[in-house]
Amino acid sequence: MNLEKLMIDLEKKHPGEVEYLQAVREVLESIEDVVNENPQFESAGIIERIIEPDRIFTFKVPWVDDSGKVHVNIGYRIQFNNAIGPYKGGLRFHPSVNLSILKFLGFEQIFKNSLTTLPMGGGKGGSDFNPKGKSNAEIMRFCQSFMLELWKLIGPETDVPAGDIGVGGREIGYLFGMYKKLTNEHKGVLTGKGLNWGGSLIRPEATGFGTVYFTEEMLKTQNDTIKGKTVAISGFGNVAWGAVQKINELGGKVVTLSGPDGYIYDPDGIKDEKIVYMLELRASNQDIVKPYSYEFQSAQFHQGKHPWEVKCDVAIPCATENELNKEDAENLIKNGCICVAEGANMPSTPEAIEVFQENKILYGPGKAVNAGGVATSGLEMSQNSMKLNWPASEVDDRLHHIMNSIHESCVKYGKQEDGYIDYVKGANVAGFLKVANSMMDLGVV
Ligand code: NDP
Ligand code: 2IT
Repeated sequence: MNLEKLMIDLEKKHPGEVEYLQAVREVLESIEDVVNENPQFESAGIIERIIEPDRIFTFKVPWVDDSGKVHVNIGYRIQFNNAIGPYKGGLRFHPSVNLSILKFLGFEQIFKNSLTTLPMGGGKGGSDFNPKGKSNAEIMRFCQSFMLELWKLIGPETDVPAGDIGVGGREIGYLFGMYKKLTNEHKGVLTGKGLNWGGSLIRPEATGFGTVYFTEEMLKTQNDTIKGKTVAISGFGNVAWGAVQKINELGGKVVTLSGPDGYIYDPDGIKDEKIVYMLELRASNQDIVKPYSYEFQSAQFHQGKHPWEVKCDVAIPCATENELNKEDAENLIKNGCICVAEGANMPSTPEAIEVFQENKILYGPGKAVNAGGVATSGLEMSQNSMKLNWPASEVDDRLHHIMNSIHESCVKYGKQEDGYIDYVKGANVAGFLKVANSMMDLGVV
């Protein structure tokens, strides 16, 4: 495989799509040896086929605000690869959304979903709509308008969207309501649904819980555990919330949270009523974490900064892509951090990853670490197909088992001669092989 030529050709075809090109390069670098050892992949054009989405839909989403003014946003759905199952992946509503970001997320999703052991292909979608400061009625009208286009493209055996940044239980409800109205069918076409109408217990917590289960497995390879560890977390959304709960349950102490305005440092630990307050902060729709420092005197607010400058044993970025750069990585190492586990998708820049791996600390990439969210979406699909609801303990046990098995796959394909586990390589190779072998079986389609 000629990696540089592939990248030059891809860049020519998709100039300026930096996040997408970044994600593709990372995967290609780690699967290069495997592709060279399997010439059948080369002659079947597996790489060229896997890096291009099967199809991309864009559509106009007009909606009316509370004052009667009309706004227009762009909606997207990217169906990337369905070799091992229906397209599956979240919807992101955030003003930064563009084709490059959704293509990177859809591409990552192929390998992440493959790692889960469940039959799901990769997809992603969303809109440049900004939910911040919008009323409930505006959110509903936007979601309804979005679904007026999306419904034609999706289906339980075709493509099953879910949440991501800016899309939680409320938005899934409005989207599902419109889908049901348009098709007159109540079926498992979205995941992250409410418990009363087809959702799964544990799905809201799943990404955060899975992230911590994976972190435990990483620490276990060094006969260590999360108990007694000081943990720095970024973000204060769905993933951060689930991770904070599980870390507390396992005896760790979370000392930071962050938002676009800066981060809060709470050396007493974010626990008990402070976790409930996190939810209130999110629900306030204000886009800031600063109020936490008014509410709890133990906390200090650091304006415009990332939490990676605090002393911690474990760092878990849970906000967004490229939020942790080389300097942040060097600070973490300097302060004695032994483990970085990515709750978000691609939060560390390539230069930051290099720092972690050069220093041989435990570093788990998002597509392995945060796969518990989509895995539990897969469990929701199974329950919908069976028309059954599993108890929380059953879903949680299955999630735990899946996270352990993803960790095993990473070790199998990522363990180096000196014993260091390259989780990036492990996750990419394991995720890739299943999809590539399936594509070989299915012919050139
Ligand atoms: P939420 O919308 O619940 O929270 C996102 C968090 O990141 C918020 O704290 C948000 O702050 C912050 N954030 C978002 N965009 C930016 C930005 N451009 N700059 C700075 N901060 C930002 O989303 P989730 O918790 O669901 O998602 C967080 C990450 O986890 C994302 O990378 C997502 O792709 C990933 N993920 C999510 C899964 C899920 O099931 N939800 C599954 C696997 C991965 P604010 O909203 O105030 O801007
Ligand atoms: O990035 C992700 O894995 C998600 N946002 C969850 C996708 C899903 O289909 O549950």
